[in-house]
Amino acid sequence: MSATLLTQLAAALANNTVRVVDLTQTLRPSTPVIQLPPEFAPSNPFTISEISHYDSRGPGWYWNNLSMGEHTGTHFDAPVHWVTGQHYADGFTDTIPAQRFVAPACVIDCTKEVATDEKFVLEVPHIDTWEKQHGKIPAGAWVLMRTGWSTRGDSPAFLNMKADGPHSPGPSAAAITFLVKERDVNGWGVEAVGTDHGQAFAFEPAFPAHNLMHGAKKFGLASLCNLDQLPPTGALLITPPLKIAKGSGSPLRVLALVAA
Ligand code: 23J
Ligand code: MN
Repeated sequence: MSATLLTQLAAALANNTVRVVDLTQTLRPSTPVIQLPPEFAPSNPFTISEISHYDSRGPGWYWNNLSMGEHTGTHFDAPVHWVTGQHYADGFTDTIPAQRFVAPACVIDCTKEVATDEKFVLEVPHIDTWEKQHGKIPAGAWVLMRTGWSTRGDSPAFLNMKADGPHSPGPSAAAITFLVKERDVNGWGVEAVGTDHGQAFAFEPAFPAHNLMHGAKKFGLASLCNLDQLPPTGALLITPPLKIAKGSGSPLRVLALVAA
């Protein structure tokens, strides 16, 4: 049965009736990095430097050295990233069970709302409305907030930093509580630089997508793109972070399998 299923999947991939959609932003030195208030330590940007390029440093090979913070570009948030998830032995990038890196996705389209409100807050009633149209969010699914934010690319409008902090959309604490307690999701993903709303430092609790998701051993995905290529339900996400010993997260390639 299972073998047949995988054979069918392989055939569907080969004849393009299942498509692979890349939900990853290109990682480059201009990739925006989250800006914290000056009293906190900053995350380094992405840097890349050539080791050799078919030249005297290495005549037959091209390769680079890389440097970056773990939470740079399209990236995975592990439970231990937040103080609320710190005691999970299986909450590091190298200890999370690999089974949790393959899971279905529910996509909530907030594009219209965000087009007129950069500080749009996704609330429980929005999830209720989505479920009336598309069915109940199944346990173990990713919930992805589609906003169109990724079209801002690497421009300053992506971080959208203002005098009172970033103006960017995200979930309310109640919405995250609902997804954790009532739906037992795998995690929460967004197009913005971080999984929380730009003003979430002032939410109760602060940074609920981090505080509550990671406190419940659930994951985050940030800086996703191409969510407009996903159906509301039915996509299968492949999201393995780098296997960094004691890592709190990592840049990753996020792939979605979508039936044509
Ligand atoms: C560190 C502190 C606050 C936040 C973040 C990181 C992130 O958004 C992240 O990338 O996990 S809000
Ligand atoms: Mn992060």
